[in-house]
Amino acid sequence: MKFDLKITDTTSKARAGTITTDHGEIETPIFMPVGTVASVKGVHQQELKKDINADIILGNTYHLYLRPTTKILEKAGGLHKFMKWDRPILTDSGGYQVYSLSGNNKINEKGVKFKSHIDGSMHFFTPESSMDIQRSIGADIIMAFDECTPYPCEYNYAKNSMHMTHRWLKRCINHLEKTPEIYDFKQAFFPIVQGSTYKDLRKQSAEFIASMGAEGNAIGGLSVGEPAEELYEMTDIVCSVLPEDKPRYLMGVGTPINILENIALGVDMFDCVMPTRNARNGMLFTAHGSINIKNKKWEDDFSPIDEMNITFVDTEYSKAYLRHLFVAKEYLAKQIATIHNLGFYMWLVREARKHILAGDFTIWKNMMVKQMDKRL
Ligand code: PRF
Repeated sequence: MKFDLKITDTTSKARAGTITTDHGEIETPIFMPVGTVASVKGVHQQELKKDINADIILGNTYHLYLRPTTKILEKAGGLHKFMKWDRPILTDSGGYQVYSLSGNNKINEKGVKFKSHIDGSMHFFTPESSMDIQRSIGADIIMAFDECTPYPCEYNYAKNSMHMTHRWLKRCINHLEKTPEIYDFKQAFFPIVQGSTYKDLRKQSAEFIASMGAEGNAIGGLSVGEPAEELYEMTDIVCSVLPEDKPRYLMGVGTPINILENIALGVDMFDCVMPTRNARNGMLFTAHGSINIKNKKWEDDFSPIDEMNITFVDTEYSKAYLRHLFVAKEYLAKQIATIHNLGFYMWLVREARKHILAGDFTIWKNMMVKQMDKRL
């Protein structure tokens, strides 16, 4: 993997760059649609490429390990071949999903014991097994096994947890050195900064992570319920420590406004279930604010879903039609809304890149933040 930093904005800390992987290039800033179980819910891989034009998607170690299992993925020749996606993939390490999905989990120095949300069976993840699973899945970018602390989190818990995440990181790196890739392309490894919402811990964690000299670095433990101001404060501290010449990935963030504000602080990569999950609940993101399409007020509004026409669904269908599909609980409702929202998120980060390159990012960002902060 290679990262070429093209430009750093003069009016903010925003950057535009290009990540090159063996499955193609990714222009940053980038948003990565979440494809948890080898599927971005509701959209075909062909739509993802042609209509949404996603450069890279995300998969989850936790889910793919439970189903279809690494045995099947290895037999298929890896996740790219299995799901017929030939562009880059990133996998999260499983840690975060273990905490958020499996109620019954126990963390100790060795790893995490957890109960499957599918059949209640017990499993154990360690930094080493997470690396093995991510080798079998075969994503282009794989993530360190960490503990994402909850919010709020007591200082001593956050500190001890951060040190354990750092020790786990060393175990991930040692293990990867002993276990090469199993497919015919390279896998880049990103460590994750933790430290909850404590400035000193964030700085310390970022320094430790930076000292590993990885190909890219991630920021975890945020967007877990803290106020937006705290999120921005933490990203700012971490980005000021992480190396400039490596991509920075803010995990699980966020709203369109969160994304623009974090781009302004120097973040290059984002993922979030928000555009897909909210689409399935009838919430649409637009450049002029968000829409609850299930609302009665759209019942006889025959104007296009979105005049901007970012993806074909936007002007092909009316608000009244999409509202009807939601009310009638048709599958197509979720599909149309998902294509719209992902198309909008991709447009947003590509537009951000254009403005970084043009030198007017901050003016544009401030205008967009104001505009998007509305409910239509
Ligand atoms: N760690 C990992 N994945 C994550 C997070 C984290 O802290 C977050 C936090 N928002 C989302 N996904 N491994």
